[in-house]
Amino acid sequence: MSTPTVSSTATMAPAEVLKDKIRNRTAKVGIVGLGYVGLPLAVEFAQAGFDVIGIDIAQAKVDELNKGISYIQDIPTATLAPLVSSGKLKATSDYSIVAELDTINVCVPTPLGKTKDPDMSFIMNAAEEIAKHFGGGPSKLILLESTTYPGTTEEVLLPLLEKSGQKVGVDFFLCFSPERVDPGNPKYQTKNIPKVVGGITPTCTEMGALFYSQALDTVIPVASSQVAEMVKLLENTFRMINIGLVNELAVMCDRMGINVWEVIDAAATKPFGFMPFYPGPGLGGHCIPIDPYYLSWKAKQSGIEARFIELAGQINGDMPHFAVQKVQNALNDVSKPVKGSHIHIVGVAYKRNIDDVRESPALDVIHLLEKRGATVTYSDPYVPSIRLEGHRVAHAEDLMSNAVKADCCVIITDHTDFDYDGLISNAKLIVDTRNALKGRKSDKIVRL
Ligand code: SAJ
Repeated sequence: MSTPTVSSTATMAPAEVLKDKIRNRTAKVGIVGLGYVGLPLAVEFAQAGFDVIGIDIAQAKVDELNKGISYIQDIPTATLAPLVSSGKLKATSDYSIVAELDTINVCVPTPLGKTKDPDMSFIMNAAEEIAKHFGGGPSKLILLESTTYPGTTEEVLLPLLEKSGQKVGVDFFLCFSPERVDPGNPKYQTKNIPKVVGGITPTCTEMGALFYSQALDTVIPVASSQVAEMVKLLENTFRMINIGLVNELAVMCDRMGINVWEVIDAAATKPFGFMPFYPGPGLGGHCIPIDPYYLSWKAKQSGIEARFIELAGQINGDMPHFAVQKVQNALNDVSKPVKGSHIHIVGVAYKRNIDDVRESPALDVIHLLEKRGATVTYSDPYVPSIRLEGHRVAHAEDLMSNAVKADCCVIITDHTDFDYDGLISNAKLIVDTRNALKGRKSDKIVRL
């Protein structure tokens, strides 16, 4: 009679057990935060064959996902629905599911507080909820993806998770991996964007790299969670500062009567050592205007003033005022005051071809124009409504009918599907803050 064999996992180290589950894709994957980062990530791992459970405090998101309906522009419902109906992907608002999970990605917002200090409340809430259900179940791999200051993973998450008495790198594994999402980018989506990952210990980094390599094309392991946290901040601070540079150049060129757009396009012909950025009415989105302040806050804790970030922040923050000044001067040149004029805003999303208005400079421009007594309306095919200081800004589906009526049209977001030739034919005056009318000639056009 054969001697009963003890199940092999009973004698394997937790790390080996978890690695096996990841390799054979039986690991139960949890994604906390089902927004523009978490939902695409959940879809990738479900498509790779894992059972994925999304956890979100917004019951509306949970309900939509469980109906197979996508609320994220970059994830078509046609992609999401089969994953939900096959049972590979589901969502809940109940954190107790954590006890059954093998891996957990944390993709929650990291906004700024009123004084531009990091608002860690979403990370803290998620970490505390995970820690509540952390002990007892299978060994877990936790991966923080929310953009944050260097040290968060080790200084904030690790102590919370070690309260369970488990030891990092032995009983559980903890990494940071920056989310890299470019909303609306048709070429780069979650699967083909290289994924940086750094752990608290080398075993953690190895576990994180193994995990991501099951579903994503390229994984870049780095030495620590701090390195991974800093990578993200460098990427986005790089953008914020270079946008600040060209915004300042735009103000200089305006004063000198030089077309800044021609300057940048010509500089961009340099085949090395240059990367074009473009001026605009301000800096929008939930990342670029915000993430660099996580770095400057942490630098300040270390006694260092992040002067580039502060200066770029001021310059970018002044651009809505600069855009409104251009409108005021353009109306003045046709003997019309801003006060009492009808100004129609063309595009309000924070960047082209997306539906997100968070931190959009359009909101600042509208506020400033209304403060000067203008009547402001807008058209944006991606944004059916906006509220500003408690009132709705009138949305005109039909851009042309408002272009004809308005004293001035202001292009704030250069969506590709606007009829720019029709706008030039119908509008009395156009202030173009995005060079959307590049190459088109008309006395009606005033460029930033
Ligand atoms: N902007 C300019 N001039 C430029 C580029 C952008 O004024 O030359 C403005 C945009 O209009 C927008 C803001 O800056 O209002 C942010 O633009 P963005 O292109 O950085 O777009 P985001 O914030 O949606 O996405 C960025 C990612 N973008 C790119 O890599 C192109 C990337 O920086 C991050 O991966 C992502 O944020 C994130 O999640 O952090």
